[in-house]
Amino acid sequence: MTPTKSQPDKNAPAKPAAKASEPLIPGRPGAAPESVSEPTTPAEPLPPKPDQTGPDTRTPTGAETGADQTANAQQGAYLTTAHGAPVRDTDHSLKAGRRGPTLLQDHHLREKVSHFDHERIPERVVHARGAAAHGTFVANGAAESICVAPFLAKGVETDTFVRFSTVLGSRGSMDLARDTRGFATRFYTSEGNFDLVGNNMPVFFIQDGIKFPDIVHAAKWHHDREIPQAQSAHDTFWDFVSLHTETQFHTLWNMSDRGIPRSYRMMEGFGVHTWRLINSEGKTSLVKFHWKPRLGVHSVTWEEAIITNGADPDFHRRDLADAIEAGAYPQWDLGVQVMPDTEDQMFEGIDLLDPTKLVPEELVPVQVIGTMTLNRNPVNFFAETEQVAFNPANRVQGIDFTNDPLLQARLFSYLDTQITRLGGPNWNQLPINRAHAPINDLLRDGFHQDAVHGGVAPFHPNTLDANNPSVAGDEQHAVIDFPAPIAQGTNTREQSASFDDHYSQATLFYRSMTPVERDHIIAAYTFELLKCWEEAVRVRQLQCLANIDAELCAAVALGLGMDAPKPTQPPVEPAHLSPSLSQLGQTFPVDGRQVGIVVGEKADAASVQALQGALSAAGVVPLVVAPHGGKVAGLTVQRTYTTAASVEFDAVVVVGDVPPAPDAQPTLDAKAGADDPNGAVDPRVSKIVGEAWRHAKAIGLVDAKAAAQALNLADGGVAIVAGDAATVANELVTLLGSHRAWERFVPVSQ
Ligand code: HDD
Repeated sequence: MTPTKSQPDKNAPAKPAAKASEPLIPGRPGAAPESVSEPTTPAEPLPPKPDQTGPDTRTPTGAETGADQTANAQQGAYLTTAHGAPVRDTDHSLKAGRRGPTLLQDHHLREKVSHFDHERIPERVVHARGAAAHGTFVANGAAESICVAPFLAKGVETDTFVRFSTVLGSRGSMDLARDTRGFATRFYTSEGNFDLVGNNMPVFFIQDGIKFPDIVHAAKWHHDREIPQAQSAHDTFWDFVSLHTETQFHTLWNMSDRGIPRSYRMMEGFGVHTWRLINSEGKTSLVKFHWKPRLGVHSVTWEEAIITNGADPDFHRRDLADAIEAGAYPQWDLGVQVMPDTEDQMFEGIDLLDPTKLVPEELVPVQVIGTMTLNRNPVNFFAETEQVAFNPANRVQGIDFTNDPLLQARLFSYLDTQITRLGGPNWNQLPINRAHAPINDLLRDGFHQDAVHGGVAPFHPNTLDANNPSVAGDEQHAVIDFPAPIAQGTNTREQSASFDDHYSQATLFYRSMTPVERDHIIAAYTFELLKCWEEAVRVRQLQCLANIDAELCAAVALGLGMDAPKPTQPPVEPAHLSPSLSQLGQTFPVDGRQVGIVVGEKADAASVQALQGALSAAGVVPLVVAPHGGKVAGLTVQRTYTTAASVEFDAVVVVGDVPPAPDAQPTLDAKAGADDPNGAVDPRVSKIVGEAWRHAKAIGLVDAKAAAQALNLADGGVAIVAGDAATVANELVTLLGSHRAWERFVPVSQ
């Protein structure tokens, strides 16, 4: 409890330094102000924590001028004003008498309130909601033959900062919206920042950046009511994508399970565009970047996403931060698909400049060039996660752009948007954006200029400052503008005919899915289109589906109660499927997965402890769920039947009897979830177990015969394991490795 004046904190050390009634300067009597009541008894100020002394990543720029350029946010033990004067009272404004009006001269009041009034900045126009972490990238040297960038040389370690995001929702929206996820990585290389600003899907909606404002206006909320928030299930989105058929492939990714990831830690990342890499001999190759999560690629079910958005809208953000805090550092391998840099920049019929196309991994395998580990949570969300400003134009020696028209527009947009979002042109000086390399630019002045530049000649060339700073060459790792041949022709707003294929890869994707994944896609389209009120929009989108796959179109049409149209162009039968597009069929490490251990009042502590021990040893986080908080049978309770939600667990184990708790106040939801007419199981437990079953999660039963009987689990079934604690823990860990037991259900599509 916080000590108050009436409850002094006896353990608090003596109040330090000057008191209000003491002289300010020894030997000179200070005017004792009218006594004010202290709302709390301040404890002895502690020295600042190491992480309160400001980022240690800032490049000192003021050495020559002697100016102190440190960016420490918190210094000294005492509260001060923004200009450093110690403050005596921050809890009461200065008034003309105890009951009188507040005085305008109370600068501290005005400063405090005024600064607060301006604390918010505009959210990102897209990708407003995100979570981030610091990490390191270690190159394995495999890229040395194709890229001269020093950070890709074997063994070189580079600081990174990654921000994951949803695209459509506002800053306060929920994590489990059906949406594309941003996967933006900054490499603070010793030759400057390289930003790989990608997504968790390898293709994009549109082919030309000039259409970005259109797709975003259509996908975000309706402009009259600003609803719906963070979702694509509405008319304007489907109006746009059904009119612009180039969007159909990305939309299919959104409707697949990739649109609702289990965790940021379990997402792939893609650079989307084709980049040009240049090696030490000046030879070039075209590459696509991939991030492969060591924990595998996993998703939640749609029902789970909906429940999660209510139960824990911060699910992904919490998951990332908790895992890092617990030491379960997520890792990704960075890989490249390498294609020859040919004159037409086509590969096996795929236009490498078209960002709505991928190169199947079966055609060009992904070669791993290094590994990233995220191992540090941000200290301050605003300073780091909110103020980070990525820019695909940030590149280093050996990495160059291609003529992808989407990329070309991005090269303008990211720098431009920060001028509004971060309030001026000097956002590169913010600690999170500052390169970990010496900076000596000729940019000067502007709002929020933080540097005290020396010299008289911020221009080049000059003689007044001995031509400093001088320009760099290859030896100093200067960025290379590769002399790529320029296409002949006239100015035109047309695009290449090879951009006209809008469907073949969508068909490839759908056909490469397993039956259960196809079921999910059908359900997603059906749900979304049922949320469109304009029939013309639904009809047009069904037409697009007919061009992708007849079965998909027919199944969605059935759900909509509409007729399935004939294709306007028959789907192109893929020569080869691409199984790497599917998420299923592999097993992965289980680090940071959560298991709910549901116990009753008379729990067998030994069994629970054995489970906890075995699961923790495997890197899984066990959480005890009990009828009430505090302790049950000597066990510390982490969740109660009321606060636990099935969606936060990857598996659930019931240990012993879980009868209705005497204080149970079943909610309507709990009653609806109950399938136990004899009352052997608390309805809140039956809801948790019932949902786990519906969401294809593993279920364990330890000495839980009555519960198993009551919940219809006694005969076992797919991914239902019964036995002693050791057996159940063992089998659960194996089952968690494959994420879900989709075989529990018979898929509709084949
Ligand atoms: Fe973008 C943010 C990814 C196309 C304009 N974009 C943004 C972020 C990600 C992406 C991950 C969030 C960065 C962060 O966490 O701060 N964007 C992509 C990908 C694209 C793409 C993978 C296509 C391959 N974007 C794209 C186009 C344009 C933009 C074509 C404009 C022509 N994107 C922006 C932006 C944002 C942004 C408006 C908003 C906030 C910001 O930049 O810093 O400039």
